[in-house]
Amino acid sequence: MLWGAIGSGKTTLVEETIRHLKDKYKIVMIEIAVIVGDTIAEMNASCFRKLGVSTIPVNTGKECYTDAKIIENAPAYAYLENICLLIIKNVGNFICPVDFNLGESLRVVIVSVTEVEDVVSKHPLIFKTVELVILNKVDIAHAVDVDAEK
Ligand SMILES: Nc1nc2c(ncn2[C@@H]2O[C@H](COP(=O)(O)OP(=O)(O)OP(=O)(O)O)[C@@H](O)[C@H]2O)c(=O)[nH]1
Ligand SMILES: [Mg+2]
Repeated sequence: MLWGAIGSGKTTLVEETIRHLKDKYKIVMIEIAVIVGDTIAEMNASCFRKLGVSTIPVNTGKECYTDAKIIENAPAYAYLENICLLIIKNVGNFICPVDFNLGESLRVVIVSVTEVEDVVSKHPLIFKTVELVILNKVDIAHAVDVDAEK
């Protein structure tokens, strides 16, 4: 499961992951949208579909979280027998969904240097419960005057 704020680089990361892995594995992507309207979820979903992987757009409507029920109702199960990797892109809410178990085996959060420097100390729970934190956009840290090491 992948978490990250708006614009933190989730789509880019998943696209690159797919490019690296798609010859090795058959991948199903679940795209979670927080904004009502299929076209919004579809915008991100189409990026992955273009790369030749199964992609399931899911709108979470006005809800600010993804829970197990939403995932259970996603039409992903049709693919599950045949896949090796299921990526769930979660909603970029670092607070209430942190306690929810979606059945994932690995939790990943991506945070970019263009977010505030104290994003980690402001959201201790998520950063304590994920297996992997990716610090993104370090190439432009100097431009936004952020100390990536910090
Ligand atoms: N400089 C720089 N730009 C990046 C990096 N990763 C992503 N970007 C750019 O950041 C912008 C947002 O990236 P996305 O991958 O669309 O971010 P996202 O988290 O999927 O955004 P939403 O779906 O809108 O929440 C795009 O213009 C990317 O090209 C990086 O490592 N460095
Ligand atoms: Mg995106």
